[in-house]
Amino acid sequence: MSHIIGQSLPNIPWQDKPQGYDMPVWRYTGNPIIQRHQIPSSNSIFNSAVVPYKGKFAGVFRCDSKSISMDIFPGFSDDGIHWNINPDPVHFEGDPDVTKREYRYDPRVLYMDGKYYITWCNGYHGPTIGLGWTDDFKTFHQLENAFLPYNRNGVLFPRKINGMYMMLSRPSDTGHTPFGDIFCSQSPDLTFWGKHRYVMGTVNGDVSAWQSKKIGPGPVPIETDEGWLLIYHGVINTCNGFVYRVGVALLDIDQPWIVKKRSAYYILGPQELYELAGDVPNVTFPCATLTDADTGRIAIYYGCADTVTGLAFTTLDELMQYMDDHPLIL
Ligand code: BMA
Repeated sequence: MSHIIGQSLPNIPWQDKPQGYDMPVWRYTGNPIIQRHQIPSSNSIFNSAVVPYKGKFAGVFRCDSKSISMDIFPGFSDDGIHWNINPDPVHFEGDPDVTKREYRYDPRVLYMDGKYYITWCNGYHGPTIGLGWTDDFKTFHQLENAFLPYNRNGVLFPRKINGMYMMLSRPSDTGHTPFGDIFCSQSPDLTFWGKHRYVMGTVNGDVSAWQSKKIGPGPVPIETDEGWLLIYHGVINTCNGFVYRVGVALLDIDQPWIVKKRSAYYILGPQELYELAGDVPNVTFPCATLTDADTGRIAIYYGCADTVTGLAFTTLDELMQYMDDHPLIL
């Protein structure tokens, strides 16, 4: 049995796997947990991130407005399921050259060294990776953008590795990006990033077609005694456009650009109506997990059809077994 390395979270949102269910990830029966009009300005609330906070939960939520502008909003929850989202977006303190807002979307959040760090796709003459922190989800501080445009899906590791901060990302273009592989970059100070290493890329359609067009890192990697568990999204281009599914891989603990395991089968994909139909149909897009080191339970927060937010469950054992049962052999 493998183990999650991290804190215990006895109040992790949870439902047991339905009897006879044959997939490694199962949905919360009350999905979607966040509806599209949950704050007055919003057209849609999806691709959002949460963390344990003071015995309860806090998060940063992507709320696209009714003018369809993208921004991120703080939110709080007692149980990780019912959320109060602040109607005002995150306001960042910092250098006005950097904090000037074009658009912000697809946040990730993690706790490291006494602060809650946030990464997101930040408009700065094209999409790049914004980086900021807070210690109370009220006052937010913005750091320099991590990379040159164009880049999306910046995901920090939750601790330094060999003395360096590390971030996964997916270099992109100004449009809807018909390509995309995952890279790992290092920084001594969260400002200067280098040592950009290739982690993993798309897969030929005859081997694993759901991830044949582009892939990108999803939630913050989960530390285990066998390596970093990476939940990621994979995209196929079909006659009706892109379809976004979810996969899983295991990265080396000290050199996380080395892939130890990866599943050829997806772990979650658009199947329920709220995943199949919405502003952008056929999207399941994970941006956060909660984990309980005592039980190996994992709760996954994911955007559904770019419209609402869903919750799903799995365990470390389920995902490790699935990678062994359906290995990607390249
Ligand atoms: C990506 C991002 C995501 C979105 C996805 C599907 O490029 O914009 O936020 O969920 O497309 O539309």
